[in-house]
Order: sequence, then C-alpha cells, then structure tokens
Amino acid sequence: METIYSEKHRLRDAQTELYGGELVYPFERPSRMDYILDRLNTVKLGSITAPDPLDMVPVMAVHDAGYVAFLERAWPDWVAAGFKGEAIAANWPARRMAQTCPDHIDGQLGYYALAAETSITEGTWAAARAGAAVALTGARRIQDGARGCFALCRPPGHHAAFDMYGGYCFLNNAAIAAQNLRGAGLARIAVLDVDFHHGNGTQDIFYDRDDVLFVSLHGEPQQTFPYYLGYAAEIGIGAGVGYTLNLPMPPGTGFDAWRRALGTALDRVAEFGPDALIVSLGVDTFETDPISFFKLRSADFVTMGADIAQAALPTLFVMEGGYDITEIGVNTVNVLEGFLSR
Ligand code: Q9C
Ligand code: ZN
Repeated sequence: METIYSEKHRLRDAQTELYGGELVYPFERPSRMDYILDRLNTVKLGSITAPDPLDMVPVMAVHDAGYVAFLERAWPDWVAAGFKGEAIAANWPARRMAQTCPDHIDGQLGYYALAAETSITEGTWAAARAGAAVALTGARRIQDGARGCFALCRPPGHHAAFDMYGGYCFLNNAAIAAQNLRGAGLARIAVLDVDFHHGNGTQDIFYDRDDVLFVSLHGEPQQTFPYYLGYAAEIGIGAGVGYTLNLPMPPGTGFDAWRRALGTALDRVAEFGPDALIVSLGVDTFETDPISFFKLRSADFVTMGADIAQAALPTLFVMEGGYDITEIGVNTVNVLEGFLSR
C-alpha cells in the first residue's frame, strides 16, 4: 500500500499544551511520525510519496472562509499584538454573549477555538496545509483506482469543524478528502472514525448531508473530550437525518465490545452502499495511551484492519490520533497490514 507523507508536518512543533492546569510539551508532537515511518519501512508496506500542491477548492468547500483567513493570519497577528508565548484562546463567546468575531486577535482565538489545549504557533498554518495536501493526494489515488492508500497526515484533522479548531486539529483532512471524492463524481462516501475521540469536526461538516455517511466509535463523551458532541442521540439534521451514527463506549472498553461496535458500524456502511470508505485512523484506543480509556492491544489492530477490509471498498486511511508514541508505529501499521491480509 502506498503512503502519502510530507515532511512539512515538522513545522507544527508547539511547545505548549494546556493540560491539567499546566503548560506541557504537547502529546501531539512531530516524533509521532518518526515511529510510524520507521514501522512502514521495517515491514516494507510500500512506497512513501510526497503530496501534490494543495488544491484549496475542497478545503473551502468544507471550511468557512473567515475561519481559513483567521488560521492564515493568527500567528502574525498574535505576534503583532505583542504577546510573547504561543497563541492560546482564553476567552469565549459563551452563553448569552454576542456570537460575533471581534477585531482583536485575543478575541478571535476564542471565537474560532473549540478548546484551549491547542496552541497556534509560527509554522502551524503551513503544516496544516501540508496535512490537507497529503489527504487530498491520497483521495486522488482512490479516485485513480487504488484499493487502499495511507494518508499519513499531521497535524490530525477530525476535531476541526466548519469554523473551529481544537483537539490538536486545524483543517479536517478526512472531510477534505471525502469532499474531493464527491467532486470527482463518486456519489456516496462513508467516513468511519475509529480514533478514541469523537470526530466532532467531521460530524459537524456533514451533519445535514445524505451523501457522506459519518460513523464514529469513541469514548463516551460524558467522560472525555470533546465532551459536548458525540452522543448516541445525534443522528443528523434535515436531509442528513440517519447519516450520522455515534457509538460511544465507556471507560475500560476492551476489544471484544469495541469489535462488536465496529460490526454495527460496518453494517451501517454496507447498508449505505458507498463508492469509497475513508477511515479516520487514530490508534489512541490502545491500552496504554496516556489520554484515553479503551483497552485495545497491538494484535487487535490487525483484526481491526481485516474487519475493515471485509467492507470490500476502496479505502483511504487518514491518520488521526495516537499518543503512546513508542507503540504508535506498530499499532498503526498493524491496521494497514490487517487490511492487506484480506
Ligand atoms: N485529558 C486527537 O486524538 N484533550 N485529538 C486532551 C486530555 C484533547 C485528541 C485532554 C484531546 C484531543 C486527534
Ligand atoms: Zn483521538
């Protein structure tokens, strides 16, 4: 299987994440990619290719123009305002306040942030663009007839909504890829999100649409990020009713229960009858992930990949989370090898 990858992800190297009242070195860090690349090379999964230049058309089709302009300007505006640290949102348009974007960068950060843990830094916009280019190039491989492709995106994307960043995400790589497949004439696309966290951004972007099915397996949002989305009662709106399926699971969930939920998810995908499948591939479901509470073991990721292959669909894997960094390579590549084994 071919991997698409850009070294430009290294431009995203924030030094601070707001975590438990402290500023820590972020869980979502550049070295994550090194462990994955290492494992791809060890098992000789296939060639690793740089992406084509970014096409902004599918980006602008899933994100708000004001939001994209904000991402581009946030760091220079923050520096120009005289701030010394990384750009962190510290104020929000909370309940009964004006839902308008102010002129000052400090106010704009809160307007466009869905959480405060994610700092904006000098290279963040360039890295986010490169991540989207990786996903788009992967989508083109599927459009050109590949059975599978791995878009090794960083920063991740599934928490990035139509007009919000957070959860380490800025541009929604999987949604951009799905949109491009639609633009290329594929009628129906399914997004299967197996990251530990609910893919609130992807859900948000496609919530009112019946051409992109969104199915997510994740930690019960009463107990974990993103807390305010990902409940089972969320099923879509308008034309999109029935095209969002959330399968939240409690702390301690192991692979037997998780795999049953995957079966439910794949049954819905089969019923939808898509032309392609996008897998938002986070491996933060791993038993020793430092910020998550599922109990999957490394071998389970092979089974996961094989189960996904049973859908018999052209499949684009898009990298999302995974923070037990020394095991992220084995766990991620196990999914791809499981997929290829069927
Ligand atoms: N208690 C992805 O996996 N909150 N994002 C962490 C830990 C943010 C995860 C707090 C988690 C974001 C792509
Ligand atoms: Zn995650």
